[in-house]
This record gives sequence, structure tokens and C-alpha cells, in this order.
Amino acid sequence: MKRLARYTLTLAFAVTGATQLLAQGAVTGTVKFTGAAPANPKIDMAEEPICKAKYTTAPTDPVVVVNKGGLGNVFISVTSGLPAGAKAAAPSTPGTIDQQGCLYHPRVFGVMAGQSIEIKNSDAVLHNIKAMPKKNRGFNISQPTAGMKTMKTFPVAEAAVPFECNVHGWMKAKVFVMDTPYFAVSDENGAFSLKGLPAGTYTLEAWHEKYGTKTATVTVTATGGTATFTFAAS
Ligand SMILES: [Cu+2]
Repeated sequence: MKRLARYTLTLAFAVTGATQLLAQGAVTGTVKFTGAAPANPKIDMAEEPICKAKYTTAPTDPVVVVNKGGLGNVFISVTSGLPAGAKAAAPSTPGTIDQQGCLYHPRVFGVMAGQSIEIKNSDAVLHNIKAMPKKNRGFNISQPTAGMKTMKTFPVAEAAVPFECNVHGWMKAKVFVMDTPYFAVSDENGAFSLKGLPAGTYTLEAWHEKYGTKTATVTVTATGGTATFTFAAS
């Protein structure tokens, strides 16, 4: 009887622990944009007909992506509130960036320090990828043919590492190299979610390449939390 009681207690603890783990998570949020979104610069792809042929309308540099009042390509991360020394292993699956239609996809993304980045060329044209970090080692590589893939890794956390193409001056991307897995990029409607955050109060930062940074405080309970950022046209 005593043994059974102990067993039941252990089991109850295990189930409760699992439930708490499953309940961690979900900061959902929106990056709002107020005012009139500026027109993005047109890109003249006349000298790259293979890329130009991938567009039905004149391609533009997607600096400001606004749909349904939401701002896309905003990088959101946790800047304070995590337990001291909180560390997570880098995922074994790589982050990916593709060169497609002579633009980078995605334009903004995050990986963890030590996580591989797969750089892919989906265009049958020469691309050159120049990464210009400050804390990590940069690189400058050519991918002359479609289907090429190159793996690279940045070992040290660093925000907004620029990627550029030396062949196509308009091609720009930014990668955030992070110490924790708690980051996200807003989608084309401004929506984002941060998964796996333990209950607590956190400061979040939202970064946009044109509009700079905003911060927000979010309290995460067992049922999650919500955060909203608002950027205004300038
Ligand atoms: Cu290029």
C-alpha cells in the first residue's frame, strides 16, 4: 500500500510536470503599421532576364511589407527576463536563405549561434554572397549555377548581420545570430509567435530595417501571452 502511494505520487508529479512543459509557449503577437506605407523602390532587372521573367509585375525591393495593417519582416526577440545562464542547444536543422528571382528569401531571419545556415541559389544566374558580420568571420562566395548550396555557421551571437550580393547591388538580407531560441520574424501580415517561453515577464524587442526598434513588456502565464508593437509611417 505504501509503495502504491509513492508510485501514485511520482506519477502525479510527472504528469503535472509534462503539462507545465506543454503549456509553456505561446507568445502570440502582431506588429502593426499605421499611416501610409511608402512605395518600395523598383528594381531594374533588365540585365538579368532569367530573374526578370520570374515576375509578372515590375519587381520592387521589399523594404516595407505592409498587409492588413501589419508590418512584415520585423525581427522579434527576448531582450530581458530569461533566467540567468539560460542556454539552449542550437538546432541540428539549418536555417535557410534562398536566392530566388534575384532577391533573398527570407529577407530577415534568425538562427542560433552555431546553427548551420544553408545558402541556396534557385536562379540560373551567378549570385555572390557577401556576409559582413562584426563579431563573426565574414565570407564572400560565388554560386554560379542553379541548385547550388553552401553551408555556413556563425559561432557568436550578433544582431543584423548583412548579406549582400556583389553581382546584384539591390539584393540585401539580414540574419540575426541568437543565444536563445526565443525569436521570430513577423509574417507578411505582421503576425508572429514565440514558442516555448517559461512563465515570466519579459522585455521583447522588435527590429525593422527602416523603422528601427520598439520594445514591449509581456507577461507569460501557463496559457501564454500576447504582445503588440506599433510602427508608424515616417
Ligand atoms: Cu545576386
